[in-house]
Amino acid sequence: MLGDVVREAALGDGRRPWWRTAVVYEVYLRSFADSDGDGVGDVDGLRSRLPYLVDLGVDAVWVTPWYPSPMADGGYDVSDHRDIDPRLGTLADVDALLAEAHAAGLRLIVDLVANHTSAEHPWFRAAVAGGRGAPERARYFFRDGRDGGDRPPNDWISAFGGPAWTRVREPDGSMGQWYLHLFAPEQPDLDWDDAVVQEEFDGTVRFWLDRGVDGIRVDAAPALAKVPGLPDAGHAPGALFESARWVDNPHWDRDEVHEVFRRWRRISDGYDGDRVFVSEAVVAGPERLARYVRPDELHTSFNFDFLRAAWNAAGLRAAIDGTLAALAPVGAPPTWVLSSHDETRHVTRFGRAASGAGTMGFDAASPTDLALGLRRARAAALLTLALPGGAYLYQGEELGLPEVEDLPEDVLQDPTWERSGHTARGRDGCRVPLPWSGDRPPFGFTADAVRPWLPQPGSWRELTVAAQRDDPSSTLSLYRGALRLRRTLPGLADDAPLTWCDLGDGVLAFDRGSRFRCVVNLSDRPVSLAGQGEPVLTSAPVAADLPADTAAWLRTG
Ligand code: TEU
Repeated sequence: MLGDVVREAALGDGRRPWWRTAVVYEVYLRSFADSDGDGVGDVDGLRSRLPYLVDLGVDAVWVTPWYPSPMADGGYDVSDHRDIDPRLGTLADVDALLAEAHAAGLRLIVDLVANHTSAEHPWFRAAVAGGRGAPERARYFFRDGRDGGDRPPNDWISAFGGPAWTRVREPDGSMGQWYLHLFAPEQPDLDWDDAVVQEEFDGTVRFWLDRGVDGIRVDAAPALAKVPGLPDAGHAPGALFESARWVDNPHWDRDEVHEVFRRWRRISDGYDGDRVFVSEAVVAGPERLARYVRPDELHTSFNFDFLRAAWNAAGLRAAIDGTLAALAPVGAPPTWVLSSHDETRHVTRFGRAASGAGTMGFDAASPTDLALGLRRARAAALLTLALPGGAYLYQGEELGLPEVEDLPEDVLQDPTWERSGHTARGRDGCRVPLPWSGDRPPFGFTADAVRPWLPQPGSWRELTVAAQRDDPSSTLSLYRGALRLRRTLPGLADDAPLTWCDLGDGVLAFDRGSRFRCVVNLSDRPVSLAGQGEPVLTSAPVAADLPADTAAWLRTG
């Protein structure tokens, strides 16, 4: 009896685990806040800004990889999964971060990069140095090339462009075997059929759960199994890594990936406190995605169908309905996301004629109208935060930051830039360090006179946290207001089901319970709000009508 009461209190609202409705804020650590003046964001920078996140009103923080890494892919090339890169902090700093976050009521999610290691990981170094037959080669995919060894073993491609295979030089100096890397050559893929690999990651999952993290994001989840024999995928020459379209692909979204998730779930179920696994899975539609969040697998998932949808009522409604319909049968909560460290920021996307997200920095940089994009992004924020389930925010979207599309070529660091033969600029434009305060770079991100690792545009002086904090019409104030109301308004706070209302073409309108309505006008004409309820929050000034590209939250009872 007492146990039940304690359990109920720990779960918060009724028996609903926190992650079913959480708003999770993505911290791209290198670009969040720098504490030591080296121009790169770090753990102590994040610690110093926890009050900002509490004031913003998010429930949890997901921190991108902070492990020792040569940084060939911004830290997604991990050389030790159980330590912190000295440039970013120490394990003691992380312990302090966890304690301070928990004391402030924030949960913390870490990133698990299990598909590949860094090429500098001790295993891979031993695999290369040990030559053919080195036992460590069995933990990766080392294969002989075709045509006497000169051609890659198959036609698989890298997400960053080009083939997914690189050839090593053997210890005797001869050109030797090839190894698989679905991402950069500095990120060799692990073979998840190997027992040593499985056991190593069991230990890593336990390591972070033991340290007290509230959740684990599973990077590139659909990549964790490959068809034995590694047959050709049939990729056309020059094909892009369009995993959202792939069906029955030999290196993506294989059924065997689910065995890994079941294994991890058995581990996390042994821990108290509602730990959560979040899958990062770009797969062909919501039905495939639902397989990642079956009751004995990962708990939740990012929703790339929503992120990729264009600014168009029918497309967004299809993404929302498809998500709700696919996830309900497996009992997983829906989640919604508009931006991340991998995609063009949505202020910029929504100002383009083709406003859906592309793939891994391969978007064509078509002209954008940033005023229109921001107007739509503000409406999209109210849409996202009014939907059932959870949501992910990407740092800086609460400031209305656009993509930085004019970074000088010599500062670009994303492997996509080189791998695409300088045809795709990659993802650096969404990773520019945050502007906190002041009139010129580095805008409080790092010590004055220090250059951030990517340059910030001077125009961001109007978008700093300090510039927006006390302005009730700012994008920051809009997010803060929405996040507060989300915790208190009937319908939102109790995660009531969604019911659509028909307000005509180009309008998304839905109720959450009997006392809350959200109306988003994606048409090009004003929509009357007569009889729709009392507006409690709007994304732009509203009178009797809701203007185009505007959203309203209304109290209806
Ligand atoms: O993203 C890669 C990934 O698997 C997909 O999201 C990819 O964008 C999609 O399949 C393309 O259709 C993760 C990280 O978020 C990214 O930053 C890393 O570069 C990558 O893994 C490699 O670790």
